[in-house]
Amino acid sequence: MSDKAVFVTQPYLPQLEEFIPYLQDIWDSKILTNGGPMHRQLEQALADYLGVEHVALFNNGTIALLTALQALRITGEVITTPYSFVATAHSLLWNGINPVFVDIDPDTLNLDPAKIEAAITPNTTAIMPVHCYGNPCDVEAIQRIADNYNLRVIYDAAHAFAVEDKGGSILRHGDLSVLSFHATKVFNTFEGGAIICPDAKTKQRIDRLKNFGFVDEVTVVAPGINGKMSEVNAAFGLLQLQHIDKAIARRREIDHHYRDQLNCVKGIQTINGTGQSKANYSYFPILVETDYPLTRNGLYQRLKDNNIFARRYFYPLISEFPMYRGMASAACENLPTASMISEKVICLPIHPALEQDDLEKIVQIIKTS
Ligand code: T4K
Repeated sequence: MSDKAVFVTQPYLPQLEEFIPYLQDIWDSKILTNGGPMHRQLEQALADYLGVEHVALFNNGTIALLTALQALRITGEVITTPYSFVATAHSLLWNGINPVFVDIDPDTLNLDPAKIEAAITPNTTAIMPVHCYGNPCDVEAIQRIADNYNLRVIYDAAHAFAVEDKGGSILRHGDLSVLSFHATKVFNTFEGGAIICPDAKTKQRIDRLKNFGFVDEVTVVAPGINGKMSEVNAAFGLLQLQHIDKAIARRREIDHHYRDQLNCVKGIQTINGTGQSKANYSYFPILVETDYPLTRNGLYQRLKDNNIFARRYFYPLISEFPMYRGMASAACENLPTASMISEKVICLPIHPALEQDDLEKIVQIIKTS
């Protein structure tokens, strides 16, 4: 059994030699950014792989979220989940929009559609749900509410690369979906992200917004930002795409091993999928219940003492951070399920390079604590 550090995730990296020809092409062309050939190829390759119409690449998921909100001219209040990475709500605040936190469903850990309507006010313009851990939201219920109240829906799909439901890509739902290709994600371009757009016109607006608002050399139509993905990142994405099925297959094995081994451990609850026909196994969250011999933090520390660096995603809740906690919707009483889950959760290591003996070691620690 190795004593090396084991992290919650590690990026999938193909052999370095495989990347050299891509770099050579970039060196030859001297096109380093601004929508070059690698960028164009990756947008098309991702659209094909994911089964979606239009992909607009970004330099990271957070700028993509900011731009998605700008693209749809969202203002006022947006309903969102407190159980996510801070970037979800930060993207609203950066746009001068007030996040309104709504509690999550205890089974899916996603925004609870039954609680959304009560949070709608005349200022509400949109809903920003998160497919947390790659588990799909109740997209139909959310769309029904959006249609009834004339709201836009922007999915933070940072965790949901390649996830599908019965009808195809989960990313086709809502008005826009936003992906992250950060180093810690299932599919990574070191840093990166994308907006999945339903039509060419929306993609054109988004492409302009991510390039300062330029239409041509002398025309600027919007106060855009620099959200462009560089050619090196795009090239890495093209290479990564060749390995992605293998990487997801290894994640699947790890997920199944954890489930087999941990389902019978008293006080440990695993989270089931939420109706996806294709999962990406991006995270492996467990809930540490009161009948487990250790507290959640006790188990987290026990793993750490053994060089296993699991993470408490998502603790604290976004609504507990100082810039949010004064908001009425951030009150703990408004978010009982999210508060409870964030006190119980640990995400165990899951990534393609996780070795079998490290996996066994993690399982043994949990079983014997
Ligand atoms: N929306 C949601 C729902 C998100 O989860 C995220 C990002 C976003 C939006 C924003 O997308 P981006 O703008 O990031 O594209 C990490 C990631 O930085 C963040 O991208 C991710 N969510 C979040 C859930 O996790 P940290 O602070 O936990 O990362 P860090 O640096 O502690 O990394 C975790 C572990 O991964 C490390 O212990 C070791 C390993 N690691 C990490 C990096 C960066 C590596 O092995 N290599 C690496 O290069 O936030």
